[in-house]
Amino acid sequence: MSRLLLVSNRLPVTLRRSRSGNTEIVKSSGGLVAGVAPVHQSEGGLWFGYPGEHVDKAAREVLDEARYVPVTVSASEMRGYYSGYSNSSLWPLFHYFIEHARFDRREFEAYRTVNERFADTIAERAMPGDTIWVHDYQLMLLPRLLRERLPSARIGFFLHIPFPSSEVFGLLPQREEILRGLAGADLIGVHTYDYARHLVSSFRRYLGVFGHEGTINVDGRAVEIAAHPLGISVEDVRGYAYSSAAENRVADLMRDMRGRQILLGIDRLDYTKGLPLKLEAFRTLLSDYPKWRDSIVLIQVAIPSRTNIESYRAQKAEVERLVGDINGAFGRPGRVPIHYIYRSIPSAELGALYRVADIAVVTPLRDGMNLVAKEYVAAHSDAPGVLVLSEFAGAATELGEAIRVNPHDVDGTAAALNQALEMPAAERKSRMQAMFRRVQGNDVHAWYRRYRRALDRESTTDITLPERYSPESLAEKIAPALRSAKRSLFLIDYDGTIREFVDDPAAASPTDETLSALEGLTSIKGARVVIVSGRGRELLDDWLGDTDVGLVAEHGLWFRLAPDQEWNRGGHRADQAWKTYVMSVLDEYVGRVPGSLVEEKVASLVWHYRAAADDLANWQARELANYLEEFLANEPLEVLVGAKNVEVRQHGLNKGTAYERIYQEIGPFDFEMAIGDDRTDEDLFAVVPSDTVTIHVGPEPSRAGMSLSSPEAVRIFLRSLTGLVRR
Ligand code: GDG
Repeated sequence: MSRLLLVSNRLPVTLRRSRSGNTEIVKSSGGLVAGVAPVHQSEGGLWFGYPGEHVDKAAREVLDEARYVPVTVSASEMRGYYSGYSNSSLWPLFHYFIEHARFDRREFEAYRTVNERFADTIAERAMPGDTIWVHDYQLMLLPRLLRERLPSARIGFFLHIPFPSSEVFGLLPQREEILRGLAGADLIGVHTYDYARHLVSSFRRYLGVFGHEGTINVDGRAVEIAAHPLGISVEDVRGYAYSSAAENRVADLMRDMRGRQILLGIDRLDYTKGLPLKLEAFRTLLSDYPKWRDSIVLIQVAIPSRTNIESYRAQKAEVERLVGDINGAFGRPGRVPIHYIYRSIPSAELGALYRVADIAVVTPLRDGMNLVAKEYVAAHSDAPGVLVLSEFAGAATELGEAIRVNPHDVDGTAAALNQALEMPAAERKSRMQAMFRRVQGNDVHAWYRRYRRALDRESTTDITLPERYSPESLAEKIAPALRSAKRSLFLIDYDGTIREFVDDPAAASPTDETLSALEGLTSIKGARVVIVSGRGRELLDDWLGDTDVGLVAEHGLWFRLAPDQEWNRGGHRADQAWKTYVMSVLDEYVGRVPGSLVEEKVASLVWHYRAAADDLANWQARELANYLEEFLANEPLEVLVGAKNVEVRQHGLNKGTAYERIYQEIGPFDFEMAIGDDRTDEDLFAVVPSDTVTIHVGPEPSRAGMSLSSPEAVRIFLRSLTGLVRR
């Protein structure tokens, strides 16, 4: 039976030596564990990760029992791989904290070594048919290392943190190796459409790999990149928030805080979470809106994190100084404005805080998703509460009914807190319920189901590495079929296929060799030769007007299939295939923006949001348009941003549509061949009959079945073929 092998840097438990010398097992908390643990529970299978330093026999039994497989990493490797490259290079860079990022080659080497260790440990235990799911930025080389060891395994990757814009990612000295590492996966999942777009543009910029409807092709393999926003386990949150221990805490807190509105912050103490700016905004609220001074309190829980890294220690000192300043300035005996808690808290305590908080203040400067925002909504949905949420948290794209803030704008955040405090109960309730429905609908189980469905789907791409031939051997192979054909068709691209590229495109007139290769072909009995090019008709006329070849200009806008004809215009086709993918993306936005809908036309799909709440919908529309533009960059499609709508429309013309016209006018044939070198030729390869001889020029993956190395090889091939057939 197929098993699911989960892989993350740490296991969800850490083993430590207690004072008495025994092994202590401590459960870890954090966003990744919250997302992945329910999957491990429901799926069976194994979970690979670092277990902590102290694994003795008794501990091994405990791990076995829980189906956890320890990956051994020494303390010094951990320093280089985890504290070093993961948390002092990748983490700051991916969160746009360039000033905290350092790049040390030795730390990267430790990162690679540990990724290899993971690969070896997994390969030892993997069985045919297993699905492997790798999590997060500490293991970005692993998909490729696994692919080398287990070529046919189904491998998924999920990134829990943001993927930055390609300019920022490009600062990473090992950017190519990291991208190649990721590309070992079949599916790369991220939280938002923005991160997916950034990832695709990095692949394009740094590996020269182009995307096609959410899929990129690397070394002949299809890799899907998709947004799969992580959800929470609503039943778990409600379980601990309504436990009897939580009930007692709720009663205590209500008594202690009586008469005051409670603002709540729950954050790991990490510079990305924006605690100092949150405290500044709270200070501004107290000073600029004095009416609240006696009636509000901020409970801020800061969970200790990565305390061995200097930037984290500095952050802690700054937070403590600010808390002291603000309490000193605005407190009075028995009434301190900020209750600051620096430790992990039990889940019942967390649940009680979510329940009593009138306002959750979630204001990270960057955050992949932020589950605290969703947990608050789940725990508080029965009561009127307000979520104040940073627009730089991934969760903001789904939780449109929150009050959205830019945390760098301290005055704006203070004003948003004031707006939250003033919000009437009815409005709080209706916003909360709308968010709750979405949090529930996109919970962790739905997230896993959707991801898994995408991972299990066999890739639909037919783009692979074509078989490479020498010109002579290809001619030998094809000649017999051509010799027995009565009517044959040769569709040949011009630039980069039968003629080399030159610096000045206007100077690429055919050489004698080009002309003789083409004229040789036209002399074969029953042969029709058509140049199918993106060039304009005047140039093609000038260059090839005196030969017997037919011409198609501007990717099928103009046709002149016989020398004695006039040029005439091509028509549109109503291709529907692209709609499936675009529709799946638009449907997602219909779910996010209540009141929006999709209109389908013959050659376009339109997402309309006229009836939807303005602020949220405009925001989503921009994200959608940016995403589609990036993902459809190489398609014969255009993205139009209209008045309250985003439309994806077909250009209607490409070399594929040109083929249909050619066949109608001069077909049928009993032998067909198509040759081309670039993306536009792929549209032709996609539509020709399956027994067509398709030839790609160059080393890249392609839909074509065979390849030749260069335009020169194409000319030699055509001449040899002509010679063999006419002999
Ligand atoms: C990364 C990304 C992304 C925290 N402290 C305690 C505690 N927690 C639990 C919370 C929540 C989780 O930890 C924190 O999740 P976040 O999403 O807020 O943040 P990160 O740990 O930074 O996680 C993040 C996430 O991965 C998932 O993909 O959302 O953007 O940075 O579940 O409840 N739970 C208890 N006591 C604590 O003291 N019981």
